[in-house]
Amino acid sequence: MRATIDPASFPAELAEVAARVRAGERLGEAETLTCLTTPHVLHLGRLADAVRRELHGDRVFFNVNRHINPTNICVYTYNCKFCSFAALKDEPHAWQMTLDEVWQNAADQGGNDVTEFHIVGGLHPDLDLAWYERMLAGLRERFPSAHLKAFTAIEIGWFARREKIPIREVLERLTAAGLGSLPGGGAEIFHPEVREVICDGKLDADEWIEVHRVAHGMGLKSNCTMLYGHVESPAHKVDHLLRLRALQDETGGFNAFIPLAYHPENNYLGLRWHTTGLDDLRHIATARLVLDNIPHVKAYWVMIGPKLAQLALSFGADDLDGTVVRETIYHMAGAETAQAMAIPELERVIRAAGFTPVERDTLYNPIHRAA
Ligand code: V47
Repeated sequence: MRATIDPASFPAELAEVAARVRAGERLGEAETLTCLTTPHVLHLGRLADAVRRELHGDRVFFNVNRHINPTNICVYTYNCKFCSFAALKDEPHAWQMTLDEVWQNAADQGGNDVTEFHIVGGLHPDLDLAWYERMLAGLRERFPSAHLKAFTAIEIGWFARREKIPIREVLERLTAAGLGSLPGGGAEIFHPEVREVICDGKLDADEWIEVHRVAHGMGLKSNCTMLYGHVESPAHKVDHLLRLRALQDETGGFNAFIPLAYHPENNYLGLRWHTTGLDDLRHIATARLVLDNIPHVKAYWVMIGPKLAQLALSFGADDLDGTVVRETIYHMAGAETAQAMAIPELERVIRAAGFTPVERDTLYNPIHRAA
């Protein structure tokens, strides 16, 4: 029972949501739809904040991470119409790093200060699994204390298909080479009506879920995402969130959920609009309320900007992601945020919102650095 929540202080539309949150009861399909459509975002935020404070008090997590994108060459370049990052081999903006370049890139970007390398890329037609095993092993050798969070479920599924081996074998080989956990990308919106439009032919929802199920079964943690603000309807997002929650009930392997706001520039989807600030806050708050079994909700500052991410901390988010250096996927899609934020700046943003910054590692263990 959350006695501080007074259902009478909420608009009638949110009465049932507030009553359930007060009673500590799970939100169902109807309440999830209400959260995703309500204009009363400030009230929704009050509820999400109550839950968030119960889980994490005044702590806000961040980490010291670096993004590495070894290649943007992708066999799904024309399938994933929303993606501004992918390229075909002969396009002028295509790149493919050598292994030495990947390792050099990691060293240039901070080397041993970094606790996590976040590594994702296109589905390259010619790079085999052995190449990726060498890449991870080389990073592990050079940066033994850094966690390697690498490859979306889409990449794992691609490796399995390309090598004609089961997903479990792909994950076992990568883990032996140094893989520590999986990032949450590639989920987009699970519903086939949406996938047909934005990423026809890519790994479907069942396969995305299966990759994470197998990973969790092997003891690997992962994150999950939802890409919103394009052609999806609220009902599609209800379906998406409830499928993630069901998998988490089964495995408990998700660390964090990251709602991803669609960026419309430089891709083939042909949409014009960015999400609005209230849309972004509504998705953060809804996630905190609906995904009652996923410990962390990230406000990814690169995606919504540090100012809105700061506000999101009072709408259910407890994590800002990290120092990042150098983000590519969102910047190719028109993001105007910086490509990195230093630790003191992240801490300042968090403190100015009235919270206590906590540096964490990928698995949410606190890290104490010498001043
Ligand atoms: O899978 C691609 C999305 C994702 C666009 O796990 C786009 O800690 C908006 O998953 N507009 C990659 N989104 C990013 C991602 C992520 C980010 C931060 C942390 C973690 C984590 C994961 O970006 C893709 C896709 O869903 N994306 N193009 C676009 N135009």
